[in-house]
Amino acid sequence: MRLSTSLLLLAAWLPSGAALAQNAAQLYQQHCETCHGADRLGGTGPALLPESLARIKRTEALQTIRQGRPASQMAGFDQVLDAAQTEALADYLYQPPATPPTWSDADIGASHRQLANPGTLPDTPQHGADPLNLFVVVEAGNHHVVILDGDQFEPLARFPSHFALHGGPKFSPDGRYVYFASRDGWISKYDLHNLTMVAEIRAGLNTRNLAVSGDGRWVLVGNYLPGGLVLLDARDLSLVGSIATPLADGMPSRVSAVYTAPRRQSFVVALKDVQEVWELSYAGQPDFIPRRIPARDFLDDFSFTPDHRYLLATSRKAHGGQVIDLDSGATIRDIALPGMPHLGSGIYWQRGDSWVFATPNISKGLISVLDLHTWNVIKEIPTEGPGFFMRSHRNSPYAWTDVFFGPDNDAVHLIDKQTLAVAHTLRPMPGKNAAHVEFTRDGRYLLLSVWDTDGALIIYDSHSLQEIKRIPMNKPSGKYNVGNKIEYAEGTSH
Ligand code: DHE
Repeated sequence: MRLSTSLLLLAAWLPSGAALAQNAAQLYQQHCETCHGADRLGGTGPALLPESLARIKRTEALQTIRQGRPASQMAGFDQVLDAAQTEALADYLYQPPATPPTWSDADIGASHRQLANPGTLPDTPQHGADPLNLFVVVEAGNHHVVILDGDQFEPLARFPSHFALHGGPKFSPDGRYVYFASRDGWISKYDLHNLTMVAEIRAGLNTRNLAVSGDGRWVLVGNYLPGGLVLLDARDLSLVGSIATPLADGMPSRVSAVYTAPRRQSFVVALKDVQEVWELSYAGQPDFIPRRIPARDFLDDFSFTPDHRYLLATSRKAHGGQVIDLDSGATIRDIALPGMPHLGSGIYWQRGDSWVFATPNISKGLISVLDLHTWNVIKEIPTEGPGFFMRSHRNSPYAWTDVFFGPDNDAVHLIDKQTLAVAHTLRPMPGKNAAHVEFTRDGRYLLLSVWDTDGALIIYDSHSLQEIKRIPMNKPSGKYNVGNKIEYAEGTSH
């Protein structure tokens, strides 16, 4: 009796759910909005919307509120907020705002910043390194980018990026400019000849990725929030216009991914909420009216065949893949792929007389290898756990793949491209997550990311597998070799 009276008293004293939410909104106003924006759309700090936080575990969000983020302006609030307030604030951030956020063409236009005028900058590289053997390295742990000389393996520049760059940065056809997309929708253009940022614009609130047209004139951005495509002028990133991706009920579909198919002079787009693939030609004087190709499922991602005629597309719901012929618009094959193939990171290479395509899998420890002529799965190569990325080079006998998830995530497998067997398993830094790989332009060396706060970029001789150099870094993520990327070289993804 006494106990239940105390509980009642306690319940009366504790703030109700509604009161907690209101308190949390006030706490946000008081402590967060100066950096993260009145509407949670971001400011000097990142956006704090459910979409932006989707990849961050609640425990990590709580820790960030309590302790802050090292090497950033995010201070810790453990001396200011008690445990209940911190929890309430985290709950609040994972809830959609009362008024759904919007980001109009006017907002996009107003966010545009021209930071340098390329017309006044020298047209030749000002750094003395081979411009086609530079690496663009994303240092995810502290939101920086490093430009690395691919012959000397020395940094030429290091600069802060927008919060959480994701996906491969894309290059102008001559390799002079690189374009980045951040998860918060910021698109940036950087001049690799002059090592300077040229322009930036916020194309959305939550972005998937960007593509640059094969003629270098256009940048197309695929967004989750608001769903749709945003077309930019590649010269200065100014807004050309938004391209709606409507559903039957008028709501916008999210965009899963957009890539350029230079051999078709088009952008190809996978939609997340409509069972269609869109092709937008940029040949001549383009109108950017999409050709809408029916798909048998909602598509998460895809890879092209080397001639850019076929898409190998994946849908998580279907637990498999499908082959779409971009010429006829027909889905010509379903491919039974177990787990969650990560087709966007897949690569192809020549094996004997035929071409094969291999994809990592983010939910199963295996690599699926397909014959690109018959579309048959010719091998499932067991690995020590699910992985994210694959890379090779025409001059390398191996395809490298990580084991990103699970207890063996310090391992990388080197798959013999002819026998399709694991030839070597390396543990570059035992106990630390080994991840993404990229080759030099000639394929002689490769750079491997050790994805850890005390991580490193490790440079290997791609034949002897000897370590050449180790550059300490904070969670180096993807690395991109300019030459390999602009040539759409065999062994690299998109
Ligand atoms: Fe990625 C590329 C989707 C989570 C790091 N990732 C891509 C691309 C897509 C994609 C569509 C190709 C874009 C391009 O290159 O233009 N990624 C997804 C997801 O759907 C997934 C599983 C969940 C999500 O939250 O989006 C996901 N990705 C991650 C991560 O958690 C990684 C490891 C860390 C991070 O940065 O978020 C990550 N993704 C990368 C990297 C690439 C990438 C480094 C570029 C690979 C390349 O070699 O080109």
